[in-house]
Amino acid sequence: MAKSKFEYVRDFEVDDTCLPNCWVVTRLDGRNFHRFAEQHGFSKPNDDRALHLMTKCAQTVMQELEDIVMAYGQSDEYSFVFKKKSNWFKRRASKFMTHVVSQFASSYVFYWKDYFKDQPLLYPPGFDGRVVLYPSNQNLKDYLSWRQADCHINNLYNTVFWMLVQRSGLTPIQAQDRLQGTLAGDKNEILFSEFNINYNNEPLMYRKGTVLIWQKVNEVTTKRIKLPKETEEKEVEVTRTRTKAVPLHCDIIGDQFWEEYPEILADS
Ligand code: DGT
Ligand code: MG
Ligand code: MG
Ligand code: MG
Ligand code: MG
Repeated sequence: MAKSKFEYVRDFEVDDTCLPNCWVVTRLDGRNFHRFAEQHGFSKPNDDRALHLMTKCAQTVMQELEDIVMAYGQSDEYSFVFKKKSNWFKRRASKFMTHVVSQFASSYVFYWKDYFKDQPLLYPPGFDGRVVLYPSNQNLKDYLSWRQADCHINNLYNTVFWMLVQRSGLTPIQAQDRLQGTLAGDKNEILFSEFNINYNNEPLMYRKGTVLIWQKVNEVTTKRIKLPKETEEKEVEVTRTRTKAVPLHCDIIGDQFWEEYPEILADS
């Protein structure tokens, strides 16, 4: 086909191919979710509906897109790890980023009512996205450790902060002053001595965030079938093995997780 004289504008497009042999990580984060959480009455510091909706969206992303080996989420963010050898859209960063973010955002709206039954969605939420390449397995593990450490630090802080505000009646400013300069041990101690809370017994989803990995799961469904020699239909149970993105709330900083699921980092 003949080319039009306008064809040259294609050369203005930049090459954003991701370097080969690197893990491609796409992280998205809710835009101004401080306000979004306030306006939609999220419970503090953790809202189960919001966290489960985030995970549903991440599962949808993993199921709909190609080559994602795992995901990790906490608060209003999710990270998706594409396999090193992925050649999806010729490894173009903009394709990874925009497909992840748009699929996630549309899922957030689509599934909202399944999680927030009597809380209407008041305005369209947005998410930012970025792509970062990690050349070694250690770099990738350190990246994920960084996000999980961030989850821990924020959750410990927020747990004490909201106890001081909700239970002890401190103003947010007073609670902030009280926590100024405290270490993790001090925060654990306040929780234990003043609120009888052992931080280690707080839900794992709040403390560790959510890891999504591919697992084979058996799905049992009932089917009506007609056997060749019989005249009537019969209900039979059919077990199908499906590969699903399954949520875990475990430590990914130590070696145990990576030893238990070596296939995540394995090539192929
Ligand atoms: P950004 O990302 O720069 O556009 O601004 P934000 O406001 O989204 O800030 P970010 O992402 O650093 O922090 C996440 C905010 O989302 C934080 O203000 C608390 C809120 N958030 C996330 N999950 C929950 C939750 O389960 N409950 C409540 N109450 N708030 C939450
Ligand atoms: Mg931010
Ligand atoms: Mg945000
Ligand atoms: Mg965030
Ligand atoms: Mg097209």
